[in-house]
Amino acid sequence: MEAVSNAVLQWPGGRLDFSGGCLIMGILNVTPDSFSDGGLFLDADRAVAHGLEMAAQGAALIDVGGESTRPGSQPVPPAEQIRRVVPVVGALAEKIDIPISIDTPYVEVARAAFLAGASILNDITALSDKGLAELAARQQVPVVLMHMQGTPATMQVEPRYGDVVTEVRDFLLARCERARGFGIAKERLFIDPGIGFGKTLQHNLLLLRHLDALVATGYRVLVGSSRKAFLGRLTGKERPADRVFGTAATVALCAAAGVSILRVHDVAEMTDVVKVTNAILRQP
Ligand code: HH2
Repeated sequence: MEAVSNAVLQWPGGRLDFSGGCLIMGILNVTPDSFSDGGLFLDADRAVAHGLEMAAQGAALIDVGGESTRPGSQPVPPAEQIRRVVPVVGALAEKIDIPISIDTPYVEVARAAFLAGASILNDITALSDKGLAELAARQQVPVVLMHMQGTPATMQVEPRYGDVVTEVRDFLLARCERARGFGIAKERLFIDPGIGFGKTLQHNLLLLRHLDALVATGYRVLVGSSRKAFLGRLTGKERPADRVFGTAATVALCAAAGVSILRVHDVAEMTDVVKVTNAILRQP
């Protein structure tokens, strides 16, 4: 399939330049219970300070979320998510000029975040909600469409696939078609295999080994493997904060495979990883 031709993605709310290779998205969870940074940035001032720090460390965009989607987590009401994320998005949008994405499947939360200054939608349900698809189209924002089997509450109970790579790719292609039907341009769509979302260790490894199948669709690819449990299974590291080197292995491989954005907690470290990987791949 024909790839998105433009190295620079530009939209009314922002700009991302992929000409140097893949970019780093810094994770900012304004939650009490995220699997890695839960409780660290529930306070708005601390969250804003961390967002500024990640921007200074080389993040090309910041992803703000107000609901943990770790395995077994329960939904957080939209009003509570809005209370958590809006002050943080608003303060960051005033202080930094890199784009801010909002990590939510809820139209109310997305609307409030866009009003506060967010300009990208990161939806782990791949626009399951028609109202959210219509809002994203109206706002002309880039959208991340992620694959998930089941829901966070139950997704790790017994994930099953025939051929995980083909099924994930076909699901994402179908969601891209649907998104385009709502009027969202191809170049504004990112596809994401949803590492850890209804996947066993083997499923995650197969998806990371065959990223070429996603890159070959012609849509830009985003991957979020940062500090996830499968890295702990492989390395014996129980604490998410100890999974930085495991994360680095995935980040280098993703960058080499042609992934456009890596969603990570350790921005300074992973910025170095992609700088070196991008240079090996691209510098004459
Ligand atoms: N992973 C998480 C959350 N949002 N969005 C995309 N597009 N891709 C991902 O892989 C992804 C995501 C889960 O990680 P995290 O935000 O660190 O944890 P929690 O859900 O516990 O807040």
